[in-house]
Amino acid sequence: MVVPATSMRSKKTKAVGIPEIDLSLDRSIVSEQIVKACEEYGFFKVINHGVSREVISRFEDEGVHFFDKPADDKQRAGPATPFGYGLKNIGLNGDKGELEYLLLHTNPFSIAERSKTISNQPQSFSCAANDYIEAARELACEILDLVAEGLWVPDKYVFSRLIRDVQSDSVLRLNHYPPVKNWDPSSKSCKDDHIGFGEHSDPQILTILRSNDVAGLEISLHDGFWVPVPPDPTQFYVIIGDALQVLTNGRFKSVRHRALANSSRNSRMSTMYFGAPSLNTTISPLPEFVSPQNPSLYKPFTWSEYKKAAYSLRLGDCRLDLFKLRIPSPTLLI
Ligand code: GA4
Repeated sequence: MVVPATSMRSKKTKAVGIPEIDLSLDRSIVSEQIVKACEEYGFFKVINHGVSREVISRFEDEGVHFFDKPADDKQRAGPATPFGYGLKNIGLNGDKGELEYLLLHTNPFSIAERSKTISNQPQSFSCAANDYIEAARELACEILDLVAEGLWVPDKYVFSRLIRDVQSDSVLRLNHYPPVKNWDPSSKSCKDDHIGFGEHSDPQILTILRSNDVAGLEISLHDGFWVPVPPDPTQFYVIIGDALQVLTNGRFKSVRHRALANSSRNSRMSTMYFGAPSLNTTISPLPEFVSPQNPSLYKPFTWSEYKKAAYSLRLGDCRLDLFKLRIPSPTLLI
């Protein structure tokens, strides 16, 4: 029996069309559509993205091969503190989910070192990972340039420069959600059993996500509804992160999302590239988004400070609140 997701969760689920952006269309049209999707959803799908199928499948095959290994072999690549192999534990403060994962820093030296514990053919793993990272970074930069154009920011590279930096703190993640055994959809006693990766927003600038053809991802709309995201192995989804919310002074909102535990017969595997600046980069609203009518909503902070705050809190906590400026209410003149 299939019980609708709505019966076991507090917030309700509804079907909504996710914006789909065709990157092969005219630049001015694409940039306008991207800005609209960022403002309304903080989330969209890109098609005709130009990333080769070979780059995607080579890295995905490495992931399938790794997660297929016996548990002891996988543990050699762990624990994820924060980088490496993780099983059910997320972050450093007791969050848990029905998944296992590999979390990697995108620096090629770090990839080379980690590959030794991940694969018996480390060269093959690191090559596939580096090629995937390069393709995902290019796609992220192209989207950020289109964002800048759509927002009429004079410096077209103002966002993409941050993640192109050689010192960029960008991260690559492979999540594997095996089918949950003895799945009991009516069980209300332990709701966490049904969560693959709990509700959160991504701290970075932009996330490039893809998955195999198994469902699970949901995004949260401003009205509190959860929207299931149909899996599409040939395309990419784009997630706006907290840092882009701050850079645009709140014009874009980072989207809260989660992955439900896998109730299908097949495993879900997803791959995420999280585009981040270097640790010492200061994040604050760009001057173009600040005016006397639209004062800055956030205190400036470095990416390193923001990461530290994120890792000191629980997954679902609203960490941006720590960096909000209080806007004084206008005093009444009598
Ligand atoms: C969410 C986005 C990325 O997956 C991640 C996650 C990180 C982790 O899994 O180690 C965090 C989470 C993410 C946000 C809050 C902190 C840090 C777990 C956690 C409880 C790699 C990231 O950068 O932030």
